[in-house]
Amino acid sequence: MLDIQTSLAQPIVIRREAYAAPDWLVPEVALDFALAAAATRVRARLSVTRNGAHDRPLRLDGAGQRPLSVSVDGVAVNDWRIEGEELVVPLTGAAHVIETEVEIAPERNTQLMGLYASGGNLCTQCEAEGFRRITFFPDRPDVLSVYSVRMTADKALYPVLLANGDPVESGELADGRHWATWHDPFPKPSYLFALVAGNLAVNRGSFTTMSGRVVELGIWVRESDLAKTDHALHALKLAMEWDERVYGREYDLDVFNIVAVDDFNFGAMENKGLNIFNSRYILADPDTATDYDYDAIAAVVAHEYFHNWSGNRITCRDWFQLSLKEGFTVYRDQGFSADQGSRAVKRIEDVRGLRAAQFPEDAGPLAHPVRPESYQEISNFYTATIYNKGAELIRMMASILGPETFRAATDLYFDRFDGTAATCEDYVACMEEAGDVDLTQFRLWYAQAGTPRVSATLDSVGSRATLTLEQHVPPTPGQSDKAPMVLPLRVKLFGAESGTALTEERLVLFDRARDTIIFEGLAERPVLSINRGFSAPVIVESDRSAADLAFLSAHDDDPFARYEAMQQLMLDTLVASAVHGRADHEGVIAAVANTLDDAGLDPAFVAEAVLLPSESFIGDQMAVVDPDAIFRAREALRRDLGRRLDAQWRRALAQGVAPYAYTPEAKGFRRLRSVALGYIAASGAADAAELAFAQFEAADNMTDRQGALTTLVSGTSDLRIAALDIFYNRYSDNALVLDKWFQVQALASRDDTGAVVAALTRHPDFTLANPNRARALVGAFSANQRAFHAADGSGYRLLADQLIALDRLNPQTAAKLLPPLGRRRRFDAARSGLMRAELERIVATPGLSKDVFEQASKSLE
Ligand code: 0A1
Ligand code: ZN
Repeated sequence: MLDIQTSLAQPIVIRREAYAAPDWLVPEVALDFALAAAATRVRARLSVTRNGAHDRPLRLDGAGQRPLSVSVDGVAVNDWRIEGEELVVPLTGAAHVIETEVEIAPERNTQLMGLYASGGNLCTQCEAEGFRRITFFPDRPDVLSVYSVRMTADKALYPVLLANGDPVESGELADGRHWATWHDPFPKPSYLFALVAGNLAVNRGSFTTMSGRVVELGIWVRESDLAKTDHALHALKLAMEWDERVYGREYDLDVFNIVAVDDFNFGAMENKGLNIFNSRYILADPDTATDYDYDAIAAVVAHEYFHNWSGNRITCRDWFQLSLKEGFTVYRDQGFSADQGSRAVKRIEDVRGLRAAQFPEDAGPLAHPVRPESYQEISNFYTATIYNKGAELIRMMASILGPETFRAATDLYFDRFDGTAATCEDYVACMEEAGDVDLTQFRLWYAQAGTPRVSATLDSVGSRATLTLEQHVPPTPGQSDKAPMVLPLRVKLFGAESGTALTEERLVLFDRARDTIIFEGLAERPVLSINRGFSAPVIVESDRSAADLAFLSAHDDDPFARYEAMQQLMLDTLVASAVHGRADHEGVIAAVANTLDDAGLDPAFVAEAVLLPSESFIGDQMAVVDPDAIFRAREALRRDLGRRLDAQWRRALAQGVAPYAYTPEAKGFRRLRSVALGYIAASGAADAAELAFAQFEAADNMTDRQGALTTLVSGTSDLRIAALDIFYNRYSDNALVLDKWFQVQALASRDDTGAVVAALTRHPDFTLANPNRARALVGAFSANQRAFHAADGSGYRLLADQLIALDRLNPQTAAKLLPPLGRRRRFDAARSGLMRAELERIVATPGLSKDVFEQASKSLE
């Protein structure tokens, strides 16, 4: 008898090298849905054509269904067979019409892939391989088809019927049902298919494109949420205008619809002409959404919209090319967001995100190249590496080319590959051709995993200075030896006495294991500013003194480099204290005071610059992470900063108080105020809790309210219980705000956070069936370093218990929660052993999904 564990231990591995063009193409497909939550009938008519000279049968992917009928050229056949999950149909000619019929059960679909029910409505999610859960089809991104869709449904339950493309016709049927047809003239892969049937209200708008076409826009939500859709609609119009102006890309259909649903595995999905969103990235009003939420909504709306060109008009040949669309589209949405507010602050946020999510991934058991070589389950590869490191690769090529040439290169790419399924190589080749540069060695960025480490030493003698650079790319799973990469480093020197620039900024293309760069004619001792703007996604180790870092934090003319110098100074201080118990806080206190007193700085920038590195980022700098020592060191520094700069924090707290407005200036003040409140609380000031509670009660917006709650929840005052209750009661019918209530508690810096979270898993409002809720509690908890890594292993056990339970419902979302357990080698032997035991328990769970199996087994290697 086949042992289930043995069969799981031999998972099917898909390899990039094994790519072969499809045997059959499907130029056209017509789908007919008889929709109902309990049972939906799907009839599919595929025009198929043989691709090349071969005699292989047609193979259609399916998952979990059996065909009710199969016909070829209008005649029912029964010589088909099921192999694994594929429907295999023998065909003799060069072109045929295949019809199949299946029945699926949306209301029982808890995986949220394929056709499923959310909040009483029906919707789809097909990327990456969800379409095969709807009907039999060659479910791979290089099969592009023109889709026609017909839907029939009960009109009272589902008055709105939407699909990709443009609406064609609609009408009434007997027995309370109605129908609608949609047609999408642009050939697309199955992962971009979408339909929605529901009881939805719409916020309509319109956009006139650069060639004068009028596009009708619609944001569809439940009626009671309609008032929360203006921000998303506005962001959509800004994004459409931006893509025309910055990339020359115009929208191509007559309608563009967005639907918000509460149950969604990821952030949102770029289905052609019918984006489907997690409602957290659509719904906002000042009372329920923070500034962070507003910014994220604009970024995600833009991201999905930009996919219309970078993803839909040009799609991916296979899933190994995922970063072709995702890296480029993230780069595009980052540019859009930078243009809406402060470019410097946006860059700081993006780098912080990269360091929080991608650097640890690249340093652990799940590290993979931006263009992976193999996978077991593609959903596990929607990672920070594919998205965010992928965006950094595009950014580096854009810097090497310069802005005008980069635009010419993207024009060439869009022009040459429009309507096709392309590869990362196609993209790089366009950069190379338009830029007239050789990117041979640069391509290593797609192939080699791991974050390069650069050591930079500046030696100066008289008027001459030598910058010595060395690079090392650490080994990652399956890649022990790495070749040197091309690192575009922006470098500039400043005079230590005068505080002024000694050189122009230079873009150094550092592409060897070791190199030296000479600077001549320097009038005074130089201070090194390197990797300005975070021009390369690397870790720079330099021997700059605390004094030089403090100097740069005050004088560098690149705001990112100023921030970076301050972070380095803080990190050096915190690591010295966590590892060696040395706590000399004077340098940091002086630099923070100096930044707070610099009236010329934007408050949003100040807020970023004075914030201490996170506990996990401090841990990333240590040979062995010691969560308790890190927490103590960080708290001690926070307390000293709070006490010594009390007057400055109170001044910041009083600054810019005004009725709510969503402007970059008002946002900056709010951000700085919430940082100041945190420092006042850390100082132990007697009035800290009252101050926070007063802000909590007086707030006319969620940013101030949540900021105050966050501060209270990490403190000892009983006011925290009162605030949590008020918050809960006020928002008990708002799922997105309740997520915040769970999340704030999971992230709290308290001795009892583990116990609080364990109790919250039994709260009546907690459910694993909703991915946002699961992430808000369990995901946030595992990001809380001190709480999650409790020495008794209780945090690990909690995560594993929840993950195993979630896997039965929703493997994709469960697998996304696993990586914190995989970081075990970064911790001491006792913790590492406890994490390993939980991973082993997960792998031994009967009926485990391949999603979780892949993540857990790789984490055990
Ligand atoms: N392409 C989407 C992300 C996405 C991927 C998979 C999904 O399946 C559940 C959903 C969304 C994006 O980049 O926004
Ligand atoms: Zn995307």
